[in-house]
Amino acid sequence: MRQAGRYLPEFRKIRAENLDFMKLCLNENLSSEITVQPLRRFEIDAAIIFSDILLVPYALGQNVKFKKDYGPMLGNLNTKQIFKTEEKEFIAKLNPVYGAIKKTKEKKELKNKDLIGFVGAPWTILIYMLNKKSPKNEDINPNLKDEKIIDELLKIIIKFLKIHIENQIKNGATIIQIFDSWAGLLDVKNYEKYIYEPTKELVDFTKSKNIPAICFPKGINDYKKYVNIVKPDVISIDYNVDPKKISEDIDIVVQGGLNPNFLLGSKQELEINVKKYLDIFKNKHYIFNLGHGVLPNTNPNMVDYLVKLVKNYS
Ligand code: 1CP
Repeated sequence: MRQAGRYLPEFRKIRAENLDFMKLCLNENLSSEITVQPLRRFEIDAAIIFSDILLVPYALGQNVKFKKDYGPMLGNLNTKQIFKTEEKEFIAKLNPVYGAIKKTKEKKELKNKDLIGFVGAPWTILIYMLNKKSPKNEDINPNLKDEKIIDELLKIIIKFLKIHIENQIKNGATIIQIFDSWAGLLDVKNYEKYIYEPTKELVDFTKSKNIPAICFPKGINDYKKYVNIVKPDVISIDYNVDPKKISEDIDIVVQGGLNPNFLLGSKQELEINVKKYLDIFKNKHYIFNLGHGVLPNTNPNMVDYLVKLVKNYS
């Protein structure tokens, strides 16, 4: 969860010298370097490739920019052009990401460690493409009115997300995480069509390559149902989810949950809350992680303290 984020001075230095975030994501050497930075500091067990879920709309021909203090800004949606996208041209545009994965996997820091590749889930990608900015705080359901075009767009998105997953695996990703960060914005009646079915397709595809799939459906109303239908290998939870209920309801591996805000408080409060998750999942298969990204004003020493707490837990 944003290990490489804005809290590390060594990341901030690179970022300050590279103001265009998309270009930075498409810089093989720098994105590989950023990926391993947290591994040099902390005793963590895996790395996640430095990239972004919005590289897919970019590779489909939609303009994508990140504006300071605003977030992502997408260009007009030219569906005619998007529907014509060829696999070869899509892969060529994302080639630096695949190069970065390959380079990273070969680095000494990754020895005996997993490298997580990732995609946005079809619904989350669709909503960014239609909304052209963060859908935070917006009622986006009415935008689904132009159903025929949206159905076609969803199909194209799924097709290219599979291609993106396949190429990340081919170049060394050993796990795929699927981020459905905006699952919580959709009306439950639309889950089947926009969340369950499309995500299941990506999970099945990933599993068919013998690679585990981790799903993060933030804000979904029923985790048990989601797990039963989508069947990921691991379910990743955010900090609004009751871990106790999850531990009772769900039998697959659970990941994450801790509110990243606890990294901003005292060590004592952090310890109590870390222990809460570890105790609840003591007799279950659990991967410790946060419930969302590390916040920019986090002190790296607190992350180090957290990792040690988890490693020394008994
Ligand atoms: O320095 C900066 O300003 C950039 C901050 C940043 C970073 C470090 C963004 C902008 N993206 C990333 C990298 C990133 N994004 C990774 C790489 C691994 C890592 O550093 O941990 C990953 C896995 C993502 C995934 C991502 N991007 C998601 C899904 C996870 C989540 O946060 O829910 C989403 C929704 C995005 C879109 C995105 N990228 C960045 C921003 C500001 C946003 C928009 C968020 C929003 O709409 O509110």
